[in-house]
Amino acid sequence: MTTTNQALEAWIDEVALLTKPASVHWCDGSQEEYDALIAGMVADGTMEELNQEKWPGCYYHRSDPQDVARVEHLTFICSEKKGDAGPNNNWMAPAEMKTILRNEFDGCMAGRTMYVVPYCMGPVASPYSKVGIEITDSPYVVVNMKIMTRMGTQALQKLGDSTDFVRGLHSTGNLDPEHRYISHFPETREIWSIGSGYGGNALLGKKCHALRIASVQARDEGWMAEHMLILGLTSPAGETHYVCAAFPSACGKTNLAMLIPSGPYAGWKAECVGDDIAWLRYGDDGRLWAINPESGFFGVAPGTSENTNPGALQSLKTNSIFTNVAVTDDKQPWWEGLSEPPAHATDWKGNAWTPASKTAAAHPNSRFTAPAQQCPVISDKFDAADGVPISAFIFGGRRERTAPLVFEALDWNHGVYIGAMAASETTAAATGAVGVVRRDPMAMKPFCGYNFADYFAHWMSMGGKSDKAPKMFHVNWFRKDAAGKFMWPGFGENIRVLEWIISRCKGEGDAVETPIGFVPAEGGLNTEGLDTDGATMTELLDVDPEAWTAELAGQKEFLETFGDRMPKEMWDQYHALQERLQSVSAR
Ligand code: OXD
Ligand code: MN
Repeated sequence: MTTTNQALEAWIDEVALLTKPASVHWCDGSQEEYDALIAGMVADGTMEELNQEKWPGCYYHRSDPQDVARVEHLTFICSEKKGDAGPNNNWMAPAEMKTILRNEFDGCMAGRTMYVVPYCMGPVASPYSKVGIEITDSPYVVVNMKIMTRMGTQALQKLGDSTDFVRGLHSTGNLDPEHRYISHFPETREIWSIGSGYGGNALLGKKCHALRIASVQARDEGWMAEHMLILGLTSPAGETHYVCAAFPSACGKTNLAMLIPSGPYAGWKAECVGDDIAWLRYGDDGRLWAINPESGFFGVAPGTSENTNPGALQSLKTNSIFTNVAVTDDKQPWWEGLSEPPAHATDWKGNAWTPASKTAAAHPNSRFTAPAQQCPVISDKFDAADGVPISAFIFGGRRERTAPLVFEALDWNHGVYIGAMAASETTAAATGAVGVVRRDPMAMKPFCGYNFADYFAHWMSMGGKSDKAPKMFHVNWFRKDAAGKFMWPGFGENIRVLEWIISRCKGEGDAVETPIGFVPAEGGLNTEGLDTDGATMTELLDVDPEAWTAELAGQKEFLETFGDRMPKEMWDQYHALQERLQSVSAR
């Protein structure tokens, strides 16, 4: 396959001249191509065939043990001006980074095939989708990109002769972390990534394009690229609302995205539109509409089970790729939390493993790559060109104290402030210090391609564009009691909180105003059939002015990090919160 797109052709020639591959393969995205690539990897040992009877179409890849996660300290935003990257990013001047990278990429594909991977982020028919081209020397990346994006001829056709595409250059290089750079050039919409074959660093359509580059493009063009799931909920009365939610990692985002209503909520219908990324823009009707730019799930395997996420489990049973999980003796993938441990298995490093082993069988960041269309609760709007209209934005974090189960922002700007202050508290197990607050604004800390101060200003500007903008909420499934026990059951029961959120969007739902926003009034949240008693509910929804005053000090420190660039509107929110807290404390 070739192209008539001269800009594309010229770029491919330029890259081939630099990387010196033995051959160039233009990916058409066909099943035959996918099968041939898998067969090649099985033959050279980079992929293992799993038990085809029990796991049809599933394959296994073990990555280099030093290359198992995103590497934030090696991820750079190379804008012309350092201030445009902001204190939230690592920065290097583009010319300086390009000099380093040209050296790293020089001849790096010698003796290998260079794959040209055209992909479309978003439904191909959507005017809001964007085309990117990833050049890579990794067939593992190609097959993952086929699952995660609309890849191949369809993307090339959509591009036509346009020069408007994201240029992504990737090579696994020698996998030496000393020579690993995940670099973004937001002004020229380029990504150069070398030294890693891991998902987030190597599948350039996902975090690199759909969040870091797209966030800059979205600011320039008046839309939003966010690290958010998209979920539809239909009540027994047949009314559907869609919500977007942003949580930092390890807060149950994939579980919420694929929620299956049960018990007293069995009459509800939940649909997954996306589990990780949302691109949003205003429609002619004044509502904010979201598309999911991806077409697959790249989910964390450990902890995924029939109990925690039956939807995800169903999605990954066939035609999926597993990376760094364990493999049982009869070639089934296995990870901690999936089921009873097998008596014997091979761990993610390729070593023999038994339940008595001191180490985990699956790497904690082991992954499944599964086609979204296999999800039993995938939305029928998944491929809709306009996407879905959003009623609410939900921010969250993992807070043992301070943050109530749910609260609603007073207005849009207050909501932006709440999202900007989203944070997780570290647990003793993770760091040795309990309660250290790590800010992760809109869950975008590792993914915003520009200065957070400008990003908050962009968020604020988006609210003024319509009186039908979504309402904003904050949730916390992780509040603990004095004995250190989680007070809220979480998982499927989170639908109760979503029900209250949706009722608020409709101008209904009982709430009381507190200094931090509206919380459900007593009895406002449906607890029918739950073990959670009234006292626990009161504690879950409690807003402690003292704890919030301490929180305020941390917020101030965070805002100050950005100096003069932090918008005045953000400081206005800070002062307004301070005043509201002071007035209740004075009572
Ligand atoms: C992801 C992440 O992989 O946020 O989705 O790290
Ligand atoms: Mn993510």
